[in-house]
Amino acid sequence: MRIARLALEEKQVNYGLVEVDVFAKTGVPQEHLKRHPFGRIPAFEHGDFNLYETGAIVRYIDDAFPGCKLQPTDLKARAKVNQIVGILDAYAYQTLVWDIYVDRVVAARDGRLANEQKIAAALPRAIVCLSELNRLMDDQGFLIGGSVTLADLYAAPIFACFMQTPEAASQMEGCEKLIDWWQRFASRDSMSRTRP
Ligand SMILES: N[C@@H](CCC(=O)N[C@@H](CS)C(=O)NCC(=O)O)C(=O)O
Repeated sequence: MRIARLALEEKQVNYGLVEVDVFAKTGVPQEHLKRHPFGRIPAFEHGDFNLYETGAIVRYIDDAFPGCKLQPTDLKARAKVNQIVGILDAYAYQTLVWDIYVDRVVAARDGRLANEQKIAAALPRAIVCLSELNRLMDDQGFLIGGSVTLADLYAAPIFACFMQTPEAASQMEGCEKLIDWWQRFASRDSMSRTRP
């Protein structure tokens, strides 16, 4: 959900936020299932136009509203952005957030024991994710190019979680470009305005 909010913030679109607890013990609220039959977040409304699925939402926001363009027009830069978004969605989100952050940071916060086996199994996958992001980024200030793109917006919420884990320091060794990117991106207004 933070990705969609980041897109709105970066494009300086006014929006309203309806908070939904999809993990509620009583189940996903019925009114939310009308917006998102799979019971996930985010869902998005613009007038009488409704959408769910982050990829569809952020591309619609980019095309429908004025402001900075979140998808490069250059063919190869656009392909790289889409590649990084694919890596984050398919591999990094599960590994860095669910397998490491949730089992290390959220478990401790909830007074649960971490599943050390799950974390240990995730570490080699984490290294591939991090080293590939570090290799693919072109270091012009953002992950791809000299202005914010969907690649940054997909990566930032993942790093906001993962960088809280004690594992991050050793896993990020050798990923200097990525570390510098995170230090810059974490201080953007859009990040503080969407802090969970
Ligand atoms: N393919 C969906 C995935 C959305 C998704 O999994 N959202 C998570 C929160 S980031 C969620 O709603 N999880 C609730 C659940 O797994 O029950 C998208 O890209 O929007």
